[in-house]
Amino acid sequence: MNNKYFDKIPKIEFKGAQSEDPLSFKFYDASKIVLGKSMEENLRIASCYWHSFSWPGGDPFGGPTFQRPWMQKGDAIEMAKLKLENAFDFFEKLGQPYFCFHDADIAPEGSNFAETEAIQKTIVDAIQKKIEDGNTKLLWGTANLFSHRRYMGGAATNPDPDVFKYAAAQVKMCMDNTKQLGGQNYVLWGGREGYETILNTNMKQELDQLGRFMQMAVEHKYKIGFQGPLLIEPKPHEPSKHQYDFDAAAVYAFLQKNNLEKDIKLNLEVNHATLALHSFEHEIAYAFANNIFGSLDINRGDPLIGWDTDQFPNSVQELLMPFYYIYKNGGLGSGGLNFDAKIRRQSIDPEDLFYAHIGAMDICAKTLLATEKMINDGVYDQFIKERYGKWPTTDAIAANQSLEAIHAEVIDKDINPQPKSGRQEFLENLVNRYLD
Ligand code: XUL
Ligand code: CO
Repeated sequence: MNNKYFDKIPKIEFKGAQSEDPLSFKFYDASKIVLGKSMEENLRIASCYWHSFSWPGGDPFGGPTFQRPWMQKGDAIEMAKLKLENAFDFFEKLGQPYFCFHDADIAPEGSNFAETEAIQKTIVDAIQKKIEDGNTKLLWGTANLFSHRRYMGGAATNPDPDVFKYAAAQVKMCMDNTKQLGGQNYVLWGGREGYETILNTNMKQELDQLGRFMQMAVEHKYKIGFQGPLLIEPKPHEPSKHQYDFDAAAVYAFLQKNNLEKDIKLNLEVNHATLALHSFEHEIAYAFANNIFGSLDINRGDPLIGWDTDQFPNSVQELLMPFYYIYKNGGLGSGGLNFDAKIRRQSIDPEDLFYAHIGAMDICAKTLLATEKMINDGVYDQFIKERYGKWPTTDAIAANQSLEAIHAEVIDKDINPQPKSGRQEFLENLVNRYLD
């Protein structure tokens, strides 16, 4: 087997919409200026290590379908190094500005925590060298607190304090490693922080544990001087029946209760929003409304399938409003667009991983161009301004007023509000104009 898995793939170039070359960008033109910044700076696209390099193509009914050089039998640390070589070859060929990883994606576990940490260190040092020598940086790192059987009953929320301690040690290690690699954010996704059955669950105890765990994560961030924000990634369920970080609103309540809302922001994911029966733009609008927007995991679900299918995005229409909220609010900041997405298990060739990323990057680029049109045109913005135009400032909402005073005013002035059209179809037509 050729150990250079992407050997036959050329460097991917921007060739324009007319290009027939499937291994070229049609719309993603990294240096093109949109909304005052290059596309690359605006979109801050990241590949994820887990779906693209670690996941072997299995599903609940069938085993691995991908036969990649680093998935062969052999010394696990050597395989991790081979994976790393190929991953960075992929990033460079694609011109990928960022990547994201879990500790478990990059290296195998040792026989105890100390050994695992030593193995991580070897691989993290190798990644650091790749980052220094290349063009791909780290958007975020995270600890996998959900795959190993020790976490089956929760990590921070486990009834066994030793599991809580193991998870805390793992987060310390991963945050330190993320800092070493110049990571711009640190993510916490609580796939096991919830329950399979409420029958065996002390919810107050678990929520208190989770609160203290997150406070310690923030304390550690300040202790080591990690610059980026910590991000919680909401998801309502899967793998657990119920996850405490259900959606943006549930996480915001949790953050406020634990005095964490200044230090922890959100990493929002398309398919997690829809599993919570929200649109993606709902979650983004909620995050901006409460000043907790952090970053995005950008993928898509399948409307006919009820779980997290983690597919690459392929619809400008679906992304236009999410992008509008983001770029209207100043852009992604230190966040980015992480493709938390995997190719399908029948997509077994090296090209397939490129087609997925190229297509998704083109979709993001097209959506950014449509967003620019929509922002510059200003008609939508004006509509919203006018719709709320009678509220002079937010301070005026309730300043110096009371129910009693308003009650008197309604009678005195004979206030009798007349309904106005919400103009939904007009707005749907308006938004469609930007999609061409
Ligand atoms: C799972 C998921 C995770 C997080 C990182 O649904 O989205 O991959 O993004 O742990
Ligand atoms: Co995710």
